[in-house]
Amino acid sequence: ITSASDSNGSGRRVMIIGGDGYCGWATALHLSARGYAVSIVDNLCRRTFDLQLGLDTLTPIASAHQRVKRWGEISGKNIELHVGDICDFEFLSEVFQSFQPDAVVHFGEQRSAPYSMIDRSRAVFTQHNNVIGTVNVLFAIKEFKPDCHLVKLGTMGEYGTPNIDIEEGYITITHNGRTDTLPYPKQAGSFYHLSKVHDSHNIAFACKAWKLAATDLNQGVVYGVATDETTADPLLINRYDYDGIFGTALNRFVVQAAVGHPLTVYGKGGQTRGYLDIRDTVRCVQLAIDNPANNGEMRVYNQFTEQFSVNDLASIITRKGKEAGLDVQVQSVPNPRVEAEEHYYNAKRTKLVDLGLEPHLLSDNLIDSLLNFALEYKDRVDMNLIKPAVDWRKTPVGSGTMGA
Ligand code: NAD
Ligand code: USQ
Repeated sequence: ITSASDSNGSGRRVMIIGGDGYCGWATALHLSARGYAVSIVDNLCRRTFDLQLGLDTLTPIASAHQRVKRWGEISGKNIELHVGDICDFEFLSEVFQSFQPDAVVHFGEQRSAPYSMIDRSRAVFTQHNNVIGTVNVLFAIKEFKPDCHLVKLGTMGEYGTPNIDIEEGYITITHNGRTDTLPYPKQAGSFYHLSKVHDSHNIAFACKAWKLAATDLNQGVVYGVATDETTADPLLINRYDYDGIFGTALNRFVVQAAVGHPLTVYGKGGQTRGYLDIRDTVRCVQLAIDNPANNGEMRVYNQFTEQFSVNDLASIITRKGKEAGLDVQVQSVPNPRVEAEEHYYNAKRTKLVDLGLEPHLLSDNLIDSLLNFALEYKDRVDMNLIKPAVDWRKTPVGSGTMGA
């Protein structure tokens, strides 16, 4: 885990906000193993959501403190851990001034679309947490480390599903004989996805006004769970969400196949999105850090490696499950979301490849190992948590409950 590419990071200081989460933890270990000095900032709210809603990860994850300690023991590398909320500017200022990051990777948001649609208070929480947290990070960079590169996790969902090709952040338009390059139109499909749109606007403005340097990584849906580092010790295991609120499409289908639950295709299943392996998430982030944006520039990269419809995923998992001797059924369930179920989708994704990304495509091997992973932990699955739990058409003002 600490050999070949040990010195790539050359001690560069990377603050990882949201470093206790699914993508953040894998990224923190990936960068630490490669010689970056890593500091995790996380308020552990993701763990609190599980406690509040009665959810749990498929995998038995260690506490944030245990994880970091174990990593130090087996790698000899220290990861700092700061538990606190980036919406609290005093806390953020302190960690910023003491750590003096060269780059900040910002994963630290409420990232579930269904969670943001449970009820009014969760919608407001999501937008407050995400938008204000990011504004605070922008102020911290401006005030304490103006040459620090912000690497911000956005989402492909900012673009929605337009009937034209999706570009990487910007589109050149000729209108009434005049031409300009403008931010690509945003048509997000949940209060969560909209929070990312608002973030993008705030970051673009800060880059212009204060000459900050930022890269917005519009990431597709992530799948998989294992990286070289997260599998190096049981205490380093990553979280794996399969429930109807935090679980994402492919990871959910794999667990469903493992426990004999019909694959939950929402509606017609033609919903097409960009997907990527978590092993590519960590590499994309490293590429962005190693090739920083210029001051005054907000770059946008589309971070996914392949496009699939929900039906494509269901048929791949059905085939692989049957090969493994599992009885896999597919069930179309009424779509709890408001979204196009049959649509054109063609998104560009060349910029990270130009920087050197060699994607891990969704090979049969990955599905096999993910299925084995899910089978290993299948006794931890609560079947009641699998069903879609939040109805976009309802989203009550009062306290929403799970169970659409
Ligand atoms: P996650 O929920 O597992 O991790 C997010 C982490 O941020 C959690 O540990 C949480 O406690 C922390 N956090 C949230 N608000 C915070 C705050 N105010 N202060 C400090 N810490 C805070 O999510 P993830 O799946 O790892 O996603 C990470 C980022 O990547 C998110 O911004 C998400 O929108 C984006 N993303 C995720 C996916 C995916 O498929 N998982 C796809 C595209 C984009
Ligand atoms: N879907 C199903 N069945 C399921 C789960 C999902 O058909 O059991 C469908 C959804 O309706 C949707 C698609 O699969 O059309 C993707 O849903 P998802 O839950 O996998 O992903 P999404 O809600 O878009 O959110 C996830 C992450 C989020 C990230 C986003 C990237 O939770 O943080 O921003 O993926 S993207 O989709 O590109 O916007």
